[in-house]
Amino acid sequence: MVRIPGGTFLMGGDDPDGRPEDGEGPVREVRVDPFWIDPTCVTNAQFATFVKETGYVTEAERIGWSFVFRQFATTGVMEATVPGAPWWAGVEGAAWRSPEGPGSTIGDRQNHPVVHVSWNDATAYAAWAGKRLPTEAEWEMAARGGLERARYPWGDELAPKGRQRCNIWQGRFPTAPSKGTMPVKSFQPNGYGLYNVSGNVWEWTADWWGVEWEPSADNPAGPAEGAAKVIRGGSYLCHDSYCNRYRVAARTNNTPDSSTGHTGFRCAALR
Ligand SMILES: [Cu+2]
Repeated sequence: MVRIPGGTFLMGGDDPDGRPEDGEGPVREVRVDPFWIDPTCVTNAQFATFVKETGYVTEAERIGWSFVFRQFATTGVMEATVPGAPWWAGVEGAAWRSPEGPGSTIGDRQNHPVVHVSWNDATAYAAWAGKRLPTEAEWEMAARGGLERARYPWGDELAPKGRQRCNIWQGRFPTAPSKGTMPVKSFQPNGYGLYNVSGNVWEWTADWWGVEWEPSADNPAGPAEGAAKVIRGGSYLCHDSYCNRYRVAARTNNTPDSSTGHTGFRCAALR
């Protein structure tokens, strides 16, 4: 794991590209105690070890389906769709071991981030590993890699010197061919040694979702309760034309029992 020194940092963003309903701003000074965080998301291989040792069954496996990017879905496609997001399909049998549904495997994706894991699944894994999910403030401090108010974890330019720095959508969305997830150590890490904080997969955090910022700026841990959990970082489906949430201040949410083919997690550890 990587030790993040703690201290104060400027959290959030006031980028005009942010959506008001996302509550990215205002930029505020936040203090966080030192903590540890994984340099990468939890991989399929790591999650397989957890399942083998504990017999854990994920929520998607118990419910019998999960959300798959429609372009990837071949069998088991359900009729239910997501309003405003027709590129998602509910797929029967989609789960961490079969990310595109029945017949798909993770055989050649051992070092890719595990997906189709709910917040509850991620929390169970973290407890087994003797770790925990990072708070949103910890996640953002670590993701910024020591840079102040930068747009991305590596600076302000999306592709410095023309070099791609994260796994986001290439070409026209949603019709260009997509590769989906990439290995967890793709691209250069940020200043703290964290890989793929932007793009690849969304990452669950410990916090309940809210857009009203707490007055306390000392180790903030989000609202006391809520209906959805904060996810950060954006995914391989993000594209400037419709979802620019691969910016480091960007945030959105999902309910703790939901799973999708583009959401995973990384763990933090006790201070
Ligand atoms: Cu996005």
